[in-house]
Amino acid sequence: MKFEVTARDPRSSARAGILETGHGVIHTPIFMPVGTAGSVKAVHQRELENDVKAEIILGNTYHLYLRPGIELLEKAGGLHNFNGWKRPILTDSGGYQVYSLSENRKIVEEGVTFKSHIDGSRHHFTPEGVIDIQRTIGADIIMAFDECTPYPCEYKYAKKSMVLTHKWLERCVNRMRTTEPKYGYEQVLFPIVQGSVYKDLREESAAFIASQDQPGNAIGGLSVGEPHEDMYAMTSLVCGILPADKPRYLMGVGTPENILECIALGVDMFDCVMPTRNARNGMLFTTQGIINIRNERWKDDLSPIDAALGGHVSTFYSKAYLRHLVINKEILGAQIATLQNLTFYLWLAREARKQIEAGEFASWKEKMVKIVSQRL
Ligand code: PRF
Repeated sequence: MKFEVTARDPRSSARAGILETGHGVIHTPIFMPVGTAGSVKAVHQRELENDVKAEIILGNTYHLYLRPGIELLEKAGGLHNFNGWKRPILTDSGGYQVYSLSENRKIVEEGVTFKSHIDGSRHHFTPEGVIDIQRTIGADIIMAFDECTPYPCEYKYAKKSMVLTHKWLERCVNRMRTTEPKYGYEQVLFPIVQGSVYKDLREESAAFIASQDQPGNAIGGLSVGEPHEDMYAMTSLVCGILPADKPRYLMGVGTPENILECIALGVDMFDCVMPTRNARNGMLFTTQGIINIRNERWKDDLSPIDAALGGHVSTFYSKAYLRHLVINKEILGAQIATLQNLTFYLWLAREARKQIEAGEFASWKEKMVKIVSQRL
């Protein structure tokens, strides 16, 4: 996998780049829509490509392994063939979902035993097993198996957990090295920095992850309830240690404001359920600010959802109509709101990239943060 930094902002650590994968190129900074079970909820792959302009989507090892199961995915020739998405796919390792979704999980050095949140059946994940599963899913980018610590987290536990994540990483790297790509195209591993909100642990973890010399690196364990200042401080610290010539992926972040701030700190890739999940509850992200479409205020507002964003859905339907759909729990409401939010998130990343290329990112970001985080 090739990554080239093509522009740097003179007044921040923001950069623009091109990442080449076996399923085409990704222009960074990029936002990656979350498609947990092999589907970005409420959106067709065709819409993801043409309207949202997504360049890469996420899948989840934990969910796909439980349902539909690895056997079927292998029979289909991988997730790309199964769901029809032709561009790159990144899979999260389950090193987060196991902790947040499953019951009775037990972590030992060998791996994690857990009970499915679907039917209570027992399963075991190891670093090696999770690599094999992601190879079979056919992910272009495979995430290392880690433990994401909760917030708050005592220093002693955070340290012990980080050491475990590092041991697991060595096993993941080894498994990647001793196995072949499953379907002919390249599959690469991204290790994950942990260390909670402790400076010395983050430094140690970032240095260890960098030493593994993988094609890209991720920052985990943030956006788990810590103050924003902590998230920014840890991200800044870690970005300063991770190699500059490889993409940096901040996992599970965040609001439009978080994304702009972290682009300024040197992050290249983001994912978050917020634009999709919150859309289904009526929270809209627009070029003018944040809207709760269920609010009485939009009841007879017949203006387009987001005229300035452009695109079919944002200009064709009115706020009042979308409010009506969402309040009546119409499926179309979820579809329209999701398209609006994802189109906005991808627009924001593209716009950030343009500003970096123009050398204007830092000042644009200050202005933009105020606009996109205001509640209308
Ligand atoms: N690890 C993994 N996936 C994640 C995270 C993590 O720490 C986060 C943290 N916000 C989101 N998704 N494997």
